[in-house]
Amino acid sequence: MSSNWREVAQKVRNWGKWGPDDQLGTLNYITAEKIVRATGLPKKGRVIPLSIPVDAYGPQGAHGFRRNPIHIMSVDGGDAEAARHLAGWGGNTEAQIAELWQGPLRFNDDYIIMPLQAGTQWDALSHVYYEGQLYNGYPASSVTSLGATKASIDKVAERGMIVTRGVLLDVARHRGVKYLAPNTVVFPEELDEVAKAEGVSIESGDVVIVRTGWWVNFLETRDGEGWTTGSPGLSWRCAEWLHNKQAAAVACDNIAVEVFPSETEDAILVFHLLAIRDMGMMLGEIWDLEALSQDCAEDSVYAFLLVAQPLRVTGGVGSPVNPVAIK
Ligand code: UVW
Repeated sequence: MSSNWREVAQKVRNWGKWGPDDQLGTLNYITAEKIVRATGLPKKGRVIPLSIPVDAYGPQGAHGFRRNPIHIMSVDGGDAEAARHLAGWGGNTEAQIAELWQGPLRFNDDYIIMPLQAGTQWDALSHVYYEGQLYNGYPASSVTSLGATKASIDKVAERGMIVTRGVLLDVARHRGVKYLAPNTVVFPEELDEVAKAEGVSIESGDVVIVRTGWWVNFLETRDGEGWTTGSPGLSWRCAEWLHNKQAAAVACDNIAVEVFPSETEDAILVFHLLAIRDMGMMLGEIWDLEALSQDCAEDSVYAFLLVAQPLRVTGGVGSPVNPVAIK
């Protein structure tokens, strides 16, 4: 394997592989046949959620540009009572509101305000780029203030992706630790070793899910800053490994899938650059893999049906996701 990430970029670049207009990248490995096979995997009918809670107590906040979700009520139980005072108040709108509450119907409504990258998420192929080009050679200018016009997350959602075989590579459990030590780098050789120990192999179209245990570190410390700056994760060298396996996507229980800060001096988030921009591979970040880890350790079954649809956010460069593993 090369030690120069730019050389690897040339090797793993999938531009044009699925046509000049492709916006799905390695999700193309999820064929109809693959989906049918994956839906045959569940044997015990257990659905395991892989999302962190959507609330104000998540790991964001260290950087001003990302905040934890804010949930507010726009209609609650007090509104029906308050509406009495509007009756006969005069204005059209007030009268209409008052009328709404006259019969027996009562209801509650709410809003969520959040960065799409705040919690359990998919990075779309328009999320990162370098040297003026996105995946498949799309120009950086294709992402506008109105959203991404190429490789946006809705292109994935409108095709009904992602349903496929998921494989958990439980690195933390394999090492016998609750979570990896801060800034631990996971190399491809270790992924092979873990897969072998689990008796599983990666097949074309799989979503590879790597557990570092790091989410538990956040739950223990509630320190989003330390959770980010101390994050263990994949080496950029895992990009070529995933390329050779024809993985459809990769997900992890840390902030960026890859180790942070990066191992390389000339660029940060090099795994992001190789995976998203060169390979066209989406990254799943901040997944909670604790219940899945427990279940897989109990039945020794590390492959399952994964359903992980992004929201159909027009022009979005990412999306919250509520992934589930079905066994
Ligand atoms: C960046 O911060 C650029 O990416 P991510 O949220 O994917 O880690």
